[in-house]
Amino acid sequence: MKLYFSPGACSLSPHIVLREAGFDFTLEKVNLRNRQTASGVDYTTINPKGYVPALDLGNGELLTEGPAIVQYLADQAPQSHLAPPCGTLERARVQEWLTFIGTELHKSFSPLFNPAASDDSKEAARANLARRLPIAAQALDSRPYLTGETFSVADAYLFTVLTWAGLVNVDLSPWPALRAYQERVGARPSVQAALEAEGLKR
Ligand SMILES: N[C@@H](CCC(=O)N[C@@H](CS)C(=O)NCC(=O)O)C(=O)O
Repeated sequence: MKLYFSPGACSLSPHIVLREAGFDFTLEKVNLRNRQTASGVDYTTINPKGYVPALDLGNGELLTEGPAIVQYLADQAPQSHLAPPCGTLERARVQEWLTFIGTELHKSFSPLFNPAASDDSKEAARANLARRLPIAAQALDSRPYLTGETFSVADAYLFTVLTWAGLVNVDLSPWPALRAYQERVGARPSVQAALEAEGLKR
């Protein structure tokens, strides 16, 4: 398998999951400004959506959309317990978090990285984050990971999104549970290895 990624982008989430599950995989960096891959290919010829992540499954299939990719990976490696079995309420809880992170957090950070976004849309995004981050913080007040005692694919995604706070001046200090969670997840060997491979480890 090959993961198309951009350093520190949301592709970090499936990158962490690939390592958590112990898959054999390669990485190819995508320059999101000119949509060229590191090997000089027009990325839109590989993934017409033009954004990362995309996972080349090595059998002619390309899988896109982070939440779909991480769940596919978890299901291919059930021994890693990165997601409960399909069809269970526990699995729906992981999907509930993945959807929350994608639609309420990830997409609220997006305008803050967009130089073309208006000040109004940036303010609205910050206000939305201020309303939504406490929801994650409250869950993590009483448990180490989003769905309980076990690290899941939702944690790979939340960790990834939280790394953006420092880049766009979103202050997480009102939520000590989020800061502790960043430390806890950031210390996992898979996360350390993914950050290193993406050139993000200081
Ligand atoms: N719906 C997609 C969104 C992916 C996404 O927002 N990717 C960003 C990086 S975090 C990107 O590649 N942006 C460049 C662009 O949209 O041109 C998913 O959940 O995987």
